[in-house]
Amino acid sequence: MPKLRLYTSPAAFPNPQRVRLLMHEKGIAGEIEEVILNMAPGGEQRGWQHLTRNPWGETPTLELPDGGYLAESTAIGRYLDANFPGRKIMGETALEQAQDTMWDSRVWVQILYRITTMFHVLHSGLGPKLELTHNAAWGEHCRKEALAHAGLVDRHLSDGRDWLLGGDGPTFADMTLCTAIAFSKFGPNHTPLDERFEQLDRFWRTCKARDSFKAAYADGAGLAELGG
Ligand SMILES: N[C@@H](CCC(=O)N[C@@H](CS)C(=O)NCC(=O)O)C(=O)O
Repeated sequence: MPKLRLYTSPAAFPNPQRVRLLMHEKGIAGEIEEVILNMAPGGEQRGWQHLTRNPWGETPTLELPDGGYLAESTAIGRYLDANFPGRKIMGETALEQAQDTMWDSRVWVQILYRITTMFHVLHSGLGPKLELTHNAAWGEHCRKEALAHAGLVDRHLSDGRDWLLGGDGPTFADMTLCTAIAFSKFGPNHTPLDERFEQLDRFWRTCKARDSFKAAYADGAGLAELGG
């Protein structure tokens, strides 16, 4: 079977990185051809060629065997998780799947999305060609919200569990949390969640020690501690 093609980004970009982490954790990275777009300063994701694949102008975007496209990290993750053998990263049972979705939604909406919004409106973000909105008050509001919700997740992990669902391996929600912590530490964001929260520090160290995470972060994601 020909490889699936995934239009994606370097590891510093958190949403496509959630999918890359899933691919490595599931052991299917070799089954998928990655096409890495020049996100900034090139802005390839907003050029017409990519807009024909995904009108939202975003990565990740998966090209399907029939020539169609699938976007949104969670949707791509669900498709890959269901279509390849191996551990179900998004949960085996109905309850696990629901719990993974619950934690993923909480972490994505309240922490990761807040930090990415902060990146875009508080700083120069993707650069002058791509960032049209500057709004410091909105950015600071997002930082405050991200920190408040990171505190709730930190409390959830304080019973000593390694992963959000309490199992032996990470689920997709953990991958979203990992990328949120990595991005909180990235460049101008300067809100390192691992330095502010004890359990998130432990969680981040657990992630960094895992082979799948090392492989997914092989380019260093712009973080000195990962060799970037
Ligand atoms: N809801 C989408 C968000 C995707 C997204 O925001 N991707 C970013 C990279 S982390 C992007 O492509 N940004 C391009 C831009 O803003 O020009 C998902 O879950 O995949």
